[in-house]
Amino acid sequence: MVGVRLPGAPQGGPAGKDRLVRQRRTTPGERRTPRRGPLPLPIPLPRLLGILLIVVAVGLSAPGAVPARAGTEAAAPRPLGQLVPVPAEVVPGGSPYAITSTTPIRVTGGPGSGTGAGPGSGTGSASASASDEVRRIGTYLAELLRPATGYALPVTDRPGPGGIRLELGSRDRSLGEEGYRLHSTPAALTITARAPAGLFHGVQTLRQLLPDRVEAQSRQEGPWKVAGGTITDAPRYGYRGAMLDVSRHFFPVAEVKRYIDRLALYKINKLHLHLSDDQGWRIAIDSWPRLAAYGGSTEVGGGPGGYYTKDQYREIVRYASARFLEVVPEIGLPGHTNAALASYPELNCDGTAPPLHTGIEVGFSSLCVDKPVTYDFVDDVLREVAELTPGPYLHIGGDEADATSDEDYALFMARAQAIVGRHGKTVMAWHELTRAEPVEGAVVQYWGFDRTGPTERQQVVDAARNGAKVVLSPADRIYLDMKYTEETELGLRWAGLVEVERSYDWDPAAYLEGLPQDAVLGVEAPLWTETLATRAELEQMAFPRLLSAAEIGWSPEEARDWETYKERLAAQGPRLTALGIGFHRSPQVPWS
Ligand code: NGO
Repeated sequence: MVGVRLPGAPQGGPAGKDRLVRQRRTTPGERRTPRRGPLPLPIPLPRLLGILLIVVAVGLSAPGAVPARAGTEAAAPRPLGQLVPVPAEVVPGGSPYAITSTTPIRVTGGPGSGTGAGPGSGTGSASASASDEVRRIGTYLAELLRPATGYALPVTDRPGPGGIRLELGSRDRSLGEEGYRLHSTPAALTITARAPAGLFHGVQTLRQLLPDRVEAQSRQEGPWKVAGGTITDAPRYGYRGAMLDVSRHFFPVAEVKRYIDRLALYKINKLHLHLSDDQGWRIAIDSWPRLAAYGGSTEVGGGPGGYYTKDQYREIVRYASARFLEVVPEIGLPGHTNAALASYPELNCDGTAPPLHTGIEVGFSSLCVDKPVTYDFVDDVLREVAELTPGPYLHIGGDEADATSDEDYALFMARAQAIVGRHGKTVMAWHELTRAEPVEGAVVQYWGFDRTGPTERQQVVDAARNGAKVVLSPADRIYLDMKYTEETELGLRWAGLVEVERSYDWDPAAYLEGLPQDAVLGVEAPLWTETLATRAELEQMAFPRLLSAAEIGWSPEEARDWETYKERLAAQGPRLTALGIGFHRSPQVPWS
C-alpha cells in the first residue's frame, strides 16, 4: 500500500472519475510565467511607481551581478532589491552605508509606541517595554554581525549621529505591525517601524543586503557595505507559516531552533508543530503521562522517537517568540491517533490497545467517539497544550479520519472545537473540517491538490463564504515533502513532482476558484517527515522551496515573477551554503 492516501477520496463517490475530469495541466490558481502586458489595475500611481522601481532594482541584480562574490563586493554592494522575499517598494540611490569597527547600533523605543508586542509579533512577555524590545532586537543584530565582522558593535540608547539605527514609533500606518522602512545613506543606516516585529523583519533585510560571508562564524574580510536608498516594506499576509512534522520522525529542540532561525531569515512568522500522529506522541501531558512516555517511544522505521518535556516545549515557544514567530501546536484528532490509542486501552472502543505503529500507512485509527472518556482525554490534552502556548491557535487536525463515520466525525469535531473555545483558543484544522461545521472564527488549512474533487473544493469555498478563514497549503505546490523530480530519492509523490518553479508560481488568492479574498489568512509550507530522518534530509527538501512560500506570503503579487525570482534565489545560494544548509541545486535556478 502507498503510505499516504490521496485527498479527494474522503468524500466518497466517484473520486477516480472526478480526478480524471479535473486532471489538467494547470490549476485555477496557476499563473503563466512570465507575467506579460500591463500590470492589473487599479493600482494607485505611487504603488505603481514603487513596483516599477522594484523591477529596476531587481533588474540590477541580473546575471553577472549575482551572486556577489568576495572580490566584486568590494566595488559594489548587493543591489537593494536583491532580497527574498522581494520588498514591496525599493527606491535605490545614493552612496552606500558601510559598517566599520566604530559603528554603534543605536536603539530608540520611540514615544507613544506602546509595547508593540501584539499577538504574533512579540516576545510573549507582555510587560516588556518598547525600548526593552528594541534593545533586544539591537542585541540580536549585534550578535548576528559580530562573528564575521569582528567588530564590537555596541548597542546603545544614547542619542548620537550615525550608526545602525533601530527606531520604533513610525507614524506610517501602512507599515502595519510587521512592516518597516530601511533607509541607507553614507551617514547612517536607519530601520524604522511601528512595532518590534517590523524592526525585526527590517533587521533580516539588512542581514540579506550584507555579503553572504556575514553568516560565517569566523572573522571575514570586509568591507560591509549596504547599497544606498530606501526600502518600504510590509507583508501581504499576516499568516506566513511553516509546518514541521516531528511525529513521523522526532527532531530534538536544537534542530527545531535551527529551523526557526532559517524561517526568521525569510520573514516567516508561524511555526506549526505537528506534535502527534499514528507514529508518535511528542509532547508531555501530565494528566496522561503514557502518551509521551510510551506513545512517543518510537517513530517511522522503528527508531527511538522521543518527545518534548513541557520545559522543552516552552523553550521552543520562547525561542520562536524571540524571533517573532508564533508556535501553532497540532494535536491530530480524531484520526492519526494510533500513538494515543496504543498508550491507553480505554480510549479504544473495544478497550484493547493496538500496537505502536512504525509504518507510514495512515487512515486506520480513530478515537472512540461514543465514549465519555474520549472527551476527558481531548479536554485534558488541549487544556495542557493551550496553557503552554501563548499564540491564539490550537490545530486539531481533522484530516483523513477514514476510520470515523461521517456522522461520528461531525459529532466529534463539534465537541473538539467547543473544547478549544473553552480553553480560549482559535480552532485551526485541515480543510476536512468543512465536511463538518467549522465554528465561528475557525481557520481551515487547505491541503488539496490539482486532483482534489470539485465537491471538496466547494465545501472549503462555502465555509469561507460563511466566515471561515483559510490558510493555503496546496500539496501540489508547497508540500515540502514532495519529490522535486523523478530522481529525487527522498520524499513522496502522491501530489506530483514539485520542482522549485512549481512551488513558486502560484497565487494563494487564485488557487481555489471562488474563494473570497478576505478569507485568505495566508500560506503555510508543511514538511512531513515519513521519509526524512536527519537534519540534512529536512534541509534538502525544505530548501530552496521554503523560500517560495516565504515570498508568496510576504510580497505583493504584482512584484513577483519567476524570471526575476530565480535570479534572486540564485543569489541566496552562497548564503544558504554559508549557513551550512545542503539545499537542492535545482537546474531551474541559475546558481553561480
Ligand atoms: C497528508 C496527510 C499526512 C501526510 C502527508 C504527506 C495531510 C494534511 N495529511 O497531509 O498525514 O504525512 O500528506 O504528504
